[in-house]
Amino acid sequence: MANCNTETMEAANNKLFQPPDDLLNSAHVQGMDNYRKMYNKSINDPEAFWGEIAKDFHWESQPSGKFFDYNFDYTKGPIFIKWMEGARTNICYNVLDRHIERGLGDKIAFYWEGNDPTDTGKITFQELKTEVCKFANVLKNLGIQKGDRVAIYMPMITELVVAMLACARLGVIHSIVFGGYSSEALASRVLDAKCCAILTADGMWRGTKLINLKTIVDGAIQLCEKSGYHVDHCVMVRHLSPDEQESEPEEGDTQPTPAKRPVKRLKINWVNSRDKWWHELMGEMNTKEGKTCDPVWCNAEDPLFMLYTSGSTGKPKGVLHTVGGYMIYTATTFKYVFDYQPDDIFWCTADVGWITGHSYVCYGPLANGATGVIFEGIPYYPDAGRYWEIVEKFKVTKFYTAPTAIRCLMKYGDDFVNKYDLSSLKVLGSVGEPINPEAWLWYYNVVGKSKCAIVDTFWQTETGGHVLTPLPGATPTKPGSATFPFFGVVPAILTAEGKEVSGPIEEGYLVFKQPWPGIMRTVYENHERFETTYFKKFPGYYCTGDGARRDEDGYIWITGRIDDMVNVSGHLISTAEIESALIQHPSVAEAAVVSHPHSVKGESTYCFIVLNEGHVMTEKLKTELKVKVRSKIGPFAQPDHIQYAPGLPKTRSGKIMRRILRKIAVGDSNLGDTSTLADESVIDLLLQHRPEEL
Ligand code: 6R9
Repeated sequence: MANCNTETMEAANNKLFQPPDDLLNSAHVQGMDNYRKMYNKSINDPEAFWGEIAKDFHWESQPSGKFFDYNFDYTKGPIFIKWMEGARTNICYNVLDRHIERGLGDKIAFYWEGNDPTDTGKITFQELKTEVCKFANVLKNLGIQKGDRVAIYMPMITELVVAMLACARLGVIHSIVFGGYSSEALASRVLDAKCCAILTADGMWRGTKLINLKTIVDGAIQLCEKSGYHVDHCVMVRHLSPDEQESEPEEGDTQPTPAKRPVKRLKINWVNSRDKWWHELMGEMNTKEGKTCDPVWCNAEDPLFMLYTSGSTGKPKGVLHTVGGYMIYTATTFKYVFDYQPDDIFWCTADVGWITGHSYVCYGPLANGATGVIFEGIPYYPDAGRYWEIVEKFKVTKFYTAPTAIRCLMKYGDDFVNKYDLSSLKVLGSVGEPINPEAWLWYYNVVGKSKCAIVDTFWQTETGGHVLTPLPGATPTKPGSATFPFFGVVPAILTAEGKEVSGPIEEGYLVFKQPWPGIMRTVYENHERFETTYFKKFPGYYCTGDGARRDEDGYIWITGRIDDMVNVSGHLISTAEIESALIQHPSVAEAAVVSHPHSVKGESTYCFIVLNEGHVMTEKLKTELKVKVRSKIGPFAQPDHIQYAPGLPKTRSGKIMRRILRKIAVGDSNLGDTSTLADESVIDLLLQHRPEEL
């Protein structure tokens, strides 16, 4: 793990951090005994446990069959998970109308903070519902209906949430693509899901960088056309360049995201039959009928959304979540893991383009009627105090971010934190990758002033919500450990032979023995891939792809991916995906990409490149290779290190031994058993060509 000296690690490992006193006496779950009681009930009688929780939600009709049914063992038949099958509900109704009906209409649903600190806005539950209904009517007018797929490629603006919820209100399946992906990556996702529309914005600012989103979308649509696929509609929010008049709200008008900064108009390409301005379509909905839209009742097991996640074979998988289970699970994890209280101001810094944003910017908080913060910008613009300035400004009580952001901000020193009043904070969350004890302690001491609970939440796009996590008023924490399972989750650690180890274990495969309501149901239109990826390695278990150890106190520690994935700044990237981008360059014969420790990003990518005859590795070529990956996947996947490789270490059956490459990348010549290599001489050559500066 990056940036962690052994001494700190040991000191931290031996220390237990007790829940803060006030939380011990006020939290939803107080103390470990209460946690265990609830946990046992959730495992022994899931129907009663979740049935009780489900009562708080609106169900148009009750389940037709079993409350909970599944098969986790592919040797006994197809894998399936069914949760309240047949019960009809609507998640949008539950996260908006239900709260308004109980008097929360005027409560703020979101504060919005733009990239520019003077750009702010807010929207109440009632206003949000009106916007959502209007946009749902816009979608209807475009002929989009239940079961259709719509891609959303937007900045972090309130319209993004409006778009998601409008889809959910109609039973339309949203597929959000993170705004940092390239045209090609967007196109492949639009094609895979056969999306009939793309919702986007003219552009966005990320710090000082202006990004023309529409141009990227146009590129994606062209690529789709080339593959013979036609995208019917593109609806675009005018985020950067509102008309002066349009930026002045009229009385009674809601304008969720002001973006009032005057910038020169971006050059926008326009196709009349396809492209529409969001505000023009919404403008037509300012009537009584336009502002109301009945929810479409969905089966609990109907798809809610898909979200693509990197696959180890390179092709992204459309992880599919369904309405009922995902709703209950994100709501419940949000309530307990952040110990949600009605006066909380909750801020999750994740982009909605990732699962963390889906579950803990949008659905989980809204399902609880919470006030959230949506932030468009980045942690160090205009300076490294930005996060803390926002915490002070909105009096954020629960804050949720990634270790990569913490490590990055740590580098700038404590002054940026200490300048602001952070006394509102109560719970600090971490997600996305293992948090090293140094970063944990800094988060705890400097940001939390040693009085906040830290919740290191382990989960995945596939799990829908937290699966291993402390509870702030219950769990004594150890820096770097995701501790214990959430309600309904039964983890196990397996040896390579698939044997469960119940006591302490140095390292094994983290698996789950039974489903919880929020687990994914399938890979979109590829159930076989779902079964192969998650269930074939160890029959009867869901395999996370992560390694874990259990210590003598039963605490679980995630040790990182065991498959060919790299976690760069909390973004999971498949090495195969990067390799396939690299080998498209005419100079490249072969490429092997491995993870390399990085002090800020956690992990970085290290690429070994075998060149075609007559080609040499130059700085120019390195740049070209980086550009190649940026354009194929996106800027966030740009390789960090590129090394010329005279050859690659391969087994006799031709498999690249990445284990050895990982060692070479860090300059470790103690390579362990190399006897299965077809040609051992390649190792010395690779070590010789390792760049000096590393
Ligand atoms: C939510 C999210 C999932 C992978 C996961 C693991 C890593 C996430 C972690 C963590 C250690 C934590 N991961 N949380 N590792 N401790 N608290 O990040 O989903 O993008 O699908 O990534 O991230 O490797 O398997 P996703």
